[in-house]
Amino acid sequence: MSNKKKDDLQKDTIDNTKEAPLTTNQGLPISEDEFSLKAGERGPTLMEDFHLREKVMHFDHERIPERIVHARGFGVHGEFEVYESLEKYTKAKFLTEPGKKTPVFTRFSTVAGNRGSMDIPRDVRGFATKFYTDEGNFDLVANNMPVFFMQDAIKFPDFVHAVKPEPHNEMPQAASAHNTFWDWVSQNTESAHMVMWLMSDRAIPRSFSMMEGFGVHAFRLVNAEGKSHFVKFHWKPKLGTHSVLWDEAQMINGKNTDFNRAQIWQNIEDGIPVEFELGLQVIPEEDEFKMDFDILDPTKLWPEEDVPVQIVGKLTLNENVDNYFAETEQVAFNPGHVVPGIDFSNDPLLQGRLFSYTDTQLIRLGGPNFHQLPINRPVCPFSNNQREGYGQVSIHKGQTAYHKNSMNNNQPEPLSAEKGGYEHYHEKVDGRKVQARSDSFTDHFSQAKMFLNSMSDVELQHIYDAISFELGKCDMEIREIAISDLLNHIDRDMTEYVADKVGVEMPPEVEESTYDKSSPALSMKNTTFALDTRTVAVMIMPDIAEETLKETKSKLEEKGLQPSFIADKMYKVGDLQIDETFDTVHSVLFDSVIALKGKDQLPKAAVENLEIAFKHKKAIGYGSLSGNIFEPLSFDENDKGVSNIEENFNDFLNDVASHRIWER
Ligand code: HDE
Repeated sequence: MSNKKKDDLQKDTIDNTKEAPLTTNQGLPISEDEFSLKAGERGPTLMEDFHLREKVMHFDHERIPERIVHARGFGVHGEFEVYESLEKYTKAKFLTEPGKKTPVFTRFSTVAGNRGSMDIPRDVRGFATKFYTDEGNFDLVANNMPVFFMQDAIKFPDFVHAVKPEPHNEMPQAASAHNTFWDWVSQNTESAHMVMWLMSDRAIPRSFSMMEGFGVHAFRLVNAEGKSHFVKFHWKPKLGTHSVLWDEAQMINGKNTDFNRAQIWQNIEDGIPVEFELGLQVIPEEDEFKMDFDILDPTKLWPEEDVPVQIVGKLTLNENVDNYFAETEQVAFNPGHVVPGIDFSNDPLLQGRLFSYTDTQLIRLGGPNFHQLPINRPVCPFSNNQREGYGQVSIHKGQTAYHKNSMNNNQPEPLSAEKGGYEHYHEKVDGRKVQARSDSFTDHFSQAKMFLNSMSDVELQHIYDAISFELGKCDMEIREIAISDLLNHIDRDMTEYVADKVGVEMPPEVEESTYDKSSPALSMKNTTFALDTRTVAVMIMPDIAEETLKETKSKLEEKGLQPSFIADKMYKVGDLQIDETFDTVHSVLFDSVIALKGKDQLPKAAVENLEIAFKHKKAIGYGSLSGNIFEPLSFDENDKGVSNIEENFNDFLNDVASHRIWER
């Protein structure tokens, strides 16, 4: 399918797959591109070789600074459609015209790692979406966690310096499991809630299509009458929220650094879109002070049981980029890119972000005209009196470049709010200039505790283990302060478990939070479960029958599953090409495993693959037996989540859809 933005990008697309002469950047056809101009075959290179100079000069400048955070990203085009008009909340046209498809570009990212780091570190994921609306671009620059590490933007550089590789030796890459991170969070306890999220399975999502998105801050929606509501934005994944295991993540990162991006890329190439629904939590202006926390505090979420998420629209991501650099690397998001009907709250973290993003684009994209890059350009007309600057690609006609003017009839002219001009919400503000934390921002532990209260036993154990892993990588002094200054204020059981694991004495005083509220919506056990896009490693032995293979393939594909056939070498079974071997892939890269054994013994590699899949609690299927498949294995058909796919195919399907066999 094609969308308006993709069509727009065509104007700037050079199709290098078409027949065309090789030219310099000046359009001069080139007759030689392998040998530079020299004085004799063995002689020195001549300065007049302008083609060599141009080619090498360009190459020498092909890198731009990577993003200071969110460097590693993956971008996808798509569209957004609102289900019903939201005019009671907002005058934003793209939210009030059902049936209208707004083109979008979404960039998923990890935060701490550099651009070449792996896809599944323990980290927050970015989920930034640019809506190319008819009233200008609106950017929803979200994360896959609903809260953040600090309350005030002034602490962001400190935090990022602490989580990034340590400055003296640039280690570790893409990881929070080190001294400076745990030092910072222990000394800045407003991070407690977010640390619980980061230590949870939310930090190792199975797929970009299986994680939630959150705008984090309170924003405002303003309707045509000028009435304002506070709002939090949510993305709900159609496939539910699912994660891999930490042990699995570490193996995946070694086997396939591109694990998340590769699957989404391939699905989209195969016509399988990634789908989310947009949700809104809305609090009327007059209810601003009705919660037991400050709704402007970005370390607090609004429990969905108290403020239900209204599902209002659909995001469909369905087209890959044509060029990673031009689109994914150069896209410039900014939470300050809003349209009429969307406005800001005084959340001090959001306020700081409004400064920061323009700064970053200036340095990364080399000047003030980054909005003219094809991926950043609005699809609606834009005109003003800004001129010149690095990389200016527009040719502005006319003698005046200022407002007000008399010479050009005052064009381009501001539009009144009634006619669609942006007008900031008329919030009454009255205060003294202070550098202080509001008293309403001082409770750092209640919602951290609520998060733990809401977890299933499995999720809770994963959090305990993750913290034990991370602190296990820190020095003793850091382990001690993390336990006494941070964990001990949240939950005593967790602290005792971790302290015991990492050899630290428990602080004598019990200081845990006594907050007893829980929010079932926070547990991934209450998410949606689906078979679509789940992958199956079908391991086959050389004497497998062609019909068995074909039948298995179609049975699985019919259910939306994605089988890959794996053998000890590449060969053809009938007309089916086996393209994966135990050398090229591993069961750890799949959601489930099927072993189709023939007469031969299971090879060692297959046994190892099955054992790992079993350990990671994945659904295991078997079929086409002669002899006992389980002989070399530590489990058998009586174990949970192990099914004969010829006799009990539905059991296998249920196990795959349930994501993991936690009872195992
Ligand atoms: Fe960002 N953030 N951020 N951030 N952020 C950037 O902008 C910043 C924050 C988020 O795919 C940077 O273009 C400050 C919260 C995403 O291109 C930078 C503060 C949330 C992305 C920046 C925050 C985010 C960024 C780096 C605290 C969740 C990737 C490169 C005041 C709602 C966007 C860039 C993409 C990127 C600054 C906090 C989300 C440096 C100062 C909270 C998804 O400008």
